[in-house]
Parts: sequence; C-alpha cells; structure tokens
Amino acid sequence: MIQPASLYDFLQKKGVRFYTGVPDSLLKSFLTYVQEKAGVDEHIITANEGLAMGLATGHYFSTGAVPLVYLQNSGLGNIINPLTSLADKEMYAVPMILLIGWRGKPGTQDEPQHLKMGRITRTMLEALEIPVYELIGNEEKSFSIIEESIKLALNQKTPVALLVPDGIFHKYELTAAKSRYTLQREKVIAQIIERCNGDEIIVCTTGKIGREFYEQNIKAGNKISKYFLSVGAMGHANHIGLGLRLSSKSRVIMLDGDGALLMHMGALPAIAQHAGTDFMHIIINNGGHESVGGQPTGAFKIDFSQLGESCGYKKTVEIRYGKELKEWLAKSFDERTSSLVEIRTSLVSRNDLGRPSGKPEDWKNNLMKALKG
Ligand SMILES: Cc1ncc(C[n+]2csc(CCOP(=O)(O)OP(=O)(O)O)c2C)c(N)n1
Repeated sequence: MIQPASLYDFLQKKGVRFYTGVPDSLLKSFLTYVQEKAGVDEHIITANEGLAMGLATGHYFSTGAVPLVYLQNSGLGNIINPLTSLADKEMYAVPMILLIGWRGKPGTQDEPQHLKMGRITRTMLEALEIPVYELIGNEEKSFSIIEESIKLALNQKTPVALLVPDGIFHKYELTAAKSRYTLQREKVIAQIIERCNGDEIIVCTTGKIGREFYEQNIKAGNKISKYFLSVGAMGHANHIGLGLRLSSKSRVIMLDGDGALLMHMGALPAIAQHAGTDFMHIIINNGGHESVGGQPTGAFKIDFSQLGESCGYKKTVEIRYGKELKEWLAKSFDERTSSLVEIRTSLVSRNDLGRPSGKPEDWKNNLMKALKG
C-alpha cells in the first residue's frame, strides 16, 4: 500500500508541487495529507474539475512545472472540453498529471452510477489520446510508474492519467475539526419530511443527502412518494427539480449540497427566473464535501441570501441554529414562493448509513408512476 506522506514527498522531489481538483473518496487519504501539508497557494479545491484544469494550466504557464489535477472518474465529463481544447498536444500542450479515482473498475463492486463510467474510463482516456497508467498497492512499483508518467508528461507535453483503484492508500485521517454548526443534516432532513404534507416532489442531490433522505422517508412510512435521488450527475439535480416544477402542479423541494451547488452555480438565475412560485431550494451547507471525506468547499464564506436575491429568488432564508430552523418550519415552510434556504450543519454522518435498494430504472419508474397519481 502507498503511504500518503511518501507519495507527497515523492511528488515534491519530482517537482510536482501544485495540486488542484475535486475530491474523491478513493483519494481521500492522500487528499487529507495534501490538505494538511501543502501551502494555501499550493493546493486549491476547485468547484468543478474543468476549473482545476484551467488552474493547473495557469500554474504551468508561469512555472514550467508539472501540476497535479485530481478527480473522481465521474468528473471526466467536466474535463473533456479543457482536455481537448486547452491542454491537448495539438493545442497549448500542457503537461500535467491527472490522478483519477477509478470508481466502478471492472471486476469490483460499486454503486450503479459508477458502473458505466468505471467500464469506459480507460477507453475514454485512450480516445482522448492521453497516456494511461494504473497505480497499484506496491509503493515502489507505483512510484516508478509515477516517475515515468511525469517524464512522459514533460517530454511529450501532454496530460497523463494515473488511475487509482480502491484500497491502495494507507489510511490517513485527521481528527475532524469541530464545526461551528450543530444542526445535523440527517435530522434536518427528517424534520423537513415531517413538515411536508406528502404531496411535494423532493429532489436530492448527489451523495449522502439522498441516502439520508431515503432512510428518513422510510422511517416516516414513505410519506413522500414523489422523490428523485440524483445519485450521479453532481451539480445537475437542481435543474431536474426545475424541469419537474415546470411541468407539474406540485411543489418542488430541492435538497442541494454546497459542493454540488458550487459545481454549477450558474444554475441559480434560471431557477429563480423560471421556477415560479413553488420551488423551495434548500442548500444544506456543511462547508465541505462530506460524502467523499469532508474536504472544504469554502461555502461558509458565501452570503447565500445576497446571492439568491441577486439571482432573483423571491425569498431567501438563513438558518444557522436549531431555533431558526424551528421558527422557519413553523412559520414559513408553507409559503408558496421561490426561495433559497441555506441551512448550515455540522460535517458528520452516520457510519451505518444505508443506500437505496433496487435499480435506477425502477426508481425512475416509481417516480413517474407517482407523478401520474
Ligand atoms: C462530477 C463529479 N465530481 C465528483 C464527484 C464525487 N462526489 C460525490 S458526492 C461529492 C461531494 C458533494 O458535496 P456536497 O454537495 O457539499 O454534499 P455533502 O457530501 O457535503 O452532503 C463529491 C465530490 C461526483 N460524484 N461527480
């Protein structure tokens, strides 16, 4: 297995000293180490993977050194454009290392949203004409692969991909810094379900928000029948909600995450302008990518009320603590308007949190059946 500290030291020695990307659970231990060790200007978590490519390119232009861009393979879709029209050998020829968490690698067990991407990851990179290597648990062998890939990136002036399967890093964890916020996301979701009348459509973003909703809804006797868990397509769920809102009479409640919202924050004006009077856009802001390891998003620095107002939401709400949550649930929850509601929570979840059972196609059919009434 690879020690995150040894990998970091090795990369430093080989001149790879700038790290940027969107976190992934398979890379969690290494990213936690980078987060702790690298200086503030040497490691930047970007809102989406494409932006990381831009940042890495700027770094290369000014230093001539090879940067490292990290991502989950789900993020490949977000980098295809900058890969082909920015970093490609036929364009600006930018050497970089792409450290890619390989979810859904053939032969391993994974969730439905990772299977297709897992199967086509290598082929996709090859179609993009990017050299591909795979890291293995043996540290020495992996380091010689990395050394070769850095040389290749520099000599051929090209991005080079390093695929990282599950379980190759030694665990590296920090004791989580205590959050200023005490509300727990899962309990907030339970209270929202409790306050619903059962006729709402609830859409959940990618990650544990959906898993928590699923369990809490079962606990509530499947009170919400019209719901959609967007287990993949991070950052796009709020527009699924908008699409549902535009063509249905039901109220839509969108349970978004700060990381997912930031990934495609350009979504907000369209929602505000088209959702009409019955769209409640709730951002559960825990300040991090909790579902993949809790890496910071920087979202506690955003004034979501100002943002929502300037994008055109009719109402904005800021909830920081239990008292405000209680008050909002009691007094404002039934108001029919377009609202952006930010609820700040701690950065924790249950270790025994389950996953929805069944198949995505069945989930879709259930929703469509429920929408028909
Ligand atoms: C395009 C893409 N990039 C990265 C991921 C990996 N990923 C899954 S959930 C998640 C974090 C989501 O953070 P947030 O929306 O703040 O919700 P939280 O996990 O904190 O509840 C990430 C990065 C992904 N699924 N898709």
